[in-house]
Amino acid sequence: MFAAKVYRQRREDLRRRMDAGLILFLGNSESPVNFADNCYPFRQDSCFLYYWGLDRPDLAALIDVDAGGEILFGDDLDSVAQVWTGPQTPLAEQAEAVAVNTVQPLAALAPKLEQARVAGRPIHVLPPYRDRHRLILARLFDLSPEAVEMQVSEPLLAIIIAQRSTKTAAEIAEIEAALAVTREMHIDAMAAVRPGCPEYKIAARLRGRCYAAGAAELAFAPILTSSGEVLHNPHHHQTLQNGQLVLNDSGAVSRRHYASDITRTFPVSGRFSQKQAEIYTIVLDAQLRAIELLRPGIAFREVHLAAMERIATGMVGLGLMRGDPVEIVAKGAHALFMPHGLGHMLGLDVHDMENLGEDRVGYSNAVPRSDQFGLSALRLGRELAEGFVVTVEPGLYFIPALIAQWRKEGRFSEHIRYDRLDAYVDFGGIRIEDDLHITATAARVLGPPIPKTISDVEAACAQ
Ligand SMILES: [Mn+2]
Repeated sequence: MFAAKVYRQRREDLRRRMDAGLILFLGNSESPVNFADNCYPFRQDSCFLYYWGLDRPDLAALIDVDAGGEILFGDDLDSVAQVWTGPQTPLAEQAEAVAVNTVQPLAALAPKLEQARVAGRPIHVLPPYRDRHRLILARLFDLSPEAVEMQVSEPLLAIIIAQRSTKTAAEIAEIEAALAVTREMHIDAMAAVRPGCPEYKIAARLRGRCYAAGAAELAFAPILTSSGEVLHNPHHHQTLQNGQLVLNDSGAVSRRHYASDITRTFPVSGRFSQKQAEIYTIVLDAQLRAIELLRPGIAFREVHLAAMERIATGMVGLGLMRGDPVEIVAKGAHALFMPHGLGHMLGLDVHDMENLGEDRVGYSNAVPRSDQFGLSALRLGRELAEGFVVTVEPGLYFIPALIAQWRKEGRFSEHIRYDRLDAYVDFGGIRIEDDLHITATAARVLGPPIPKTISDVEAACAQ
């Protein structure tokens, strides 16, 4: 937890910016794997963590915008329950640590909400991403579970997104603590990879490094694969072969649950082939160009497009595409090789606040989302501001099924040299990702440096 005043200030800022009514926060409960007492690791809801700081299941909280009161709802475990859990700090004591004075049993929440509803007071709620919350909200508003989204409070969402988008120095320090662990995970993977080694052994080392460093958790299920062209590849069952690349997209979280998100791609043999080095150089050039452009006031969409232009320029230079890079990017022809977005917000969530709505977080009236293939997958398009933390993660991929489909359709055949792509059918994919803090005038790569140039990556592989 941060100091009590941090949470009090966050809630006060939120309350002052809201008009009227009650704001409801639902904390997460345990989530069973296969029966109630065998659970996934507990993860508190990020908005709950942000405003209330308390990291235990089965809590809820209310802010009364009109009267200014705050109530935390939850129950202490009795002595029988504590036989299993061990002694627990009383909730009232925990509440004090986050500057909350009023604690009531969880059972008091429903009558309180019903009373407000009968009185016609607005109850501001967030969109549910877990079924339990969906059911609670359905009961509260007397709606079917599917209709709950109708009640989501746009003013509340807008204020929360504005608050959470700007990271304080203490939050940046958390992300950098997570990155220190992430660096170890990545350097260890580079050094450990050998031809003949199964992917799961490297994935296991990654996880081990994370937990051994005292990091609370991984930020997401690591992608550690020689099939980097499968963008969210969760499998680790292949054996690494000489001549292949390994794509490692993984990150730890800090003790206060802030995420990190880093991708590196490196050769199984420890040395890039010429072909691999050529593609790698294009991706790195695009990434460095994007980083150079980051500053308050620039739309991230513009940064994405500038990076894509470098991708297209490189592919034209290699003879895999032809034509004017600006035209290629405007039409979206490069998306065959780079079908995802340049990056996203990062914070308590690895895709920060995505549960509040990707478009609400990443777009604005001034910058709406495109529906063009590739650009439509860009999670963040809006103008950047000082204090934002974003990822920058261009890539190049040779996806056999997509290439076959486009080739059959003759899609962008004026720009794509399909006849030359057969030589890349087994190439896989390359992505390079860093986490960036938008400063007053530019951006800073967060965390200790992680090998990224070809020579630094090869040196790390040789360790
Ligand atoms: Mn990412």
